[in-house]
Amino acid sequence: MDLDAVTKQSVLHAKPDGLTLQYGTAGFRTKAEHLDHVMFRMGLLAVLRSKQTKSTIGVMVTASHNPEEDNGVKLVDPLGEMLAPSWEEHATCLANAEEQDLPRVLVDIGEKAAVNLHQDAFVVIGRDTRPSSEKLSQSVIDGVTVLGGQFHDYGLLTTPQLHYMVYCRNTSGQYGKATIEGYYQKLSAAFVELTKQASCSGDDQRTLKVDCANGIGALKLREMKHYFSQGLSVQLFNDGTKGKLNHLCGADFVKSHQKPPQGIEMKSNERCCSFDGDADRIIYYYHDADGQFHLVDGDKIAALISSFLKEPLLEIGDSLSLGVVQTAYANGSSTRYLEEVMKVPVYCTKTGVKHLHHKAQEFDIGVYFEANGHGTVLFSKAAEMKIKQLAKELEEDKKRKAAKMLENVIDLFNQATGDAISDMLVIEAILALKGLTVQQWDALYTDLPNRQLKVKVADRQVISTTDAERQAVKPPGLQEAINELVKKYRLSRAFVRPSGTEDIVRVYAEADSQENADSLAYEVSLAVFQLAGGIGERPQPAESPEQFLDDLPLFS
Ligand code: NG1
Ligand code: ZN
Repeated sequence: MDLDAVTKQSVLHAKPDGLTLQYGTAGFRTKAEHLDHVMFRMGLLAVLRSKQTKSTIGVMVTASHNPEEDNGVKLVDPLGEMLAPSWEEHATCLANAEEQDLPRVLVDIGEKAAVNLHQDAFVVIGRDTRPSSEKLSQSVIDGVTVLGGQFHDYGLLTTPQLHYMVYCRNTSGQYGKATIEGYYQKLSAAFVELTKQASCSGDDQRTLKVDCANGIGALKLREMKHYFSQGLSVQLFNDGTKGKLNHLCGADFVKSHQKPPQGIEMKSNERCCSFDGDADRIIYYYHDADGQFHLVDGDKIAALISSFLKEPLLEIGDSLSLGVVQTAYANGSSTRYLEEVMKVPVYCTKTGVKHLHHKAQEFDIGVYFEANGHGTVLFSKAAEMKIKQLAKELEEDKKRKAAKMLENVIDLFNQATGDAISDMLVIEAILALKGLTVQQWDALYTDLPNRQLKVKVADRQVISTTDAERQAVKPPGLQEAINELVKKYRLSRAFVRPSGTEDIVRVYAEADSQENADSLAYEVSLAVFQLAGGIGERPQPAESPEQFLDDLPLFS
């Protein structure tokens, strides 16, 4: 390592005094103007990680669903997964090192992680459409180059596309071609093949309105839609030509406000969906004939996909295990439906896709989705090989067809991570094959009314949780207070946890009616405020749903 060169370059990407940041659930995330040094240093770290794993490492510059003024960065590990936990710690140390300590911290990480410094390094970089992203990704490149790493800058990409590139490059192209065309071709071919068996049910059925959150999803979907135009026509809204990124639109807005985004025309019973700012989340919704809004969230996506997969799995007669992974935010009705009606085992993990992804890898086929619409389906290598073999060998026509269908499903899901485009194509294929309308899909089960709130506290780390974040073990008395409040309502459940991406505590409650869910959420917020060091204004009871909509600002 040429530490002198690092020191010299680092001055051009100097760390503001006193600023400390943490590598959280989604990497580093804060106001864009505070991130230059972090980007440079993540370029350095990516080189070390690449040398250590002898693989290509990805660096994505994005702040996903957060406001346009924010930005963020995360590293992508060799098989498209999130960075290993021990390296998250290295990332935090490196990002927070004062200028003069930087060389020492770098050497330290190299030693601790037993990095062979003579190994070659290769880093691929992608960025979203934020105004700050281009310059910040240049800082990543500066970090990579000063440590002698090679790189390929893909420029504008959705987050899942960068994961795909990393996965392709580390499997010698077996997973697919590591180009944007390779991505479009792989997914579109699988989609077209899968939907061939669908009986045509009219134009209406095959049109989908997509709110792109004024983000990168719009650019990529516009390029890609020609590849599958025979099977599906997508109409893009909030495509970034006018509006602001994630402002009053996008998957996060729709899910948390439980209302349609601005800038989209919805006719009754029309199928619509929203991506988030970096296109790794997708949420569906529609207006019914009475003008009432219905949200079809990540839980319902998981329910649709699992029930679809059960049939061909049964048909091929091979006992491949199927499991669904959720978080505490999954609607209680979805868990009940999956376990009791679908008879699929369901597991709950901590929030953040890396936890879900990890658990899903325990099954032959692991379906994982966060309620907010981030998720995918993972097929184990063994399951994939078995299915591909059956698709070739099986004599009986029906069975072979089932195996072929599963083969296409494997190719259509982005196995590296949750992907709004890939998930959208899977959902559209299933709806077409099953001849389902969005209302019929929505009717699989009825969501329990629920409410999510945020509470500001002096230090959110005073709350610690257990049991996949469903129980608070600290501060003393908080869980007991929540238990007492929950008892007051029917079909109720509530939990609190410190956010991993914002400086706030999240409160979730569900109950038999919206009024009760709102009221339980409010009471729990008050308990958090009182027992966990609330700051600012006390939580207020909701008089109108609009009151819930005042988003607290992101931490700075
Ligand atoms: P936090 O801020 O830790 O709740 C949010 C989402 C996660 C995940 C991350 C990463 C909720 C309740 N939380 O995490 O599911 O998507 O952001 O972007 O939706
Ligand atoms: Zn995202």
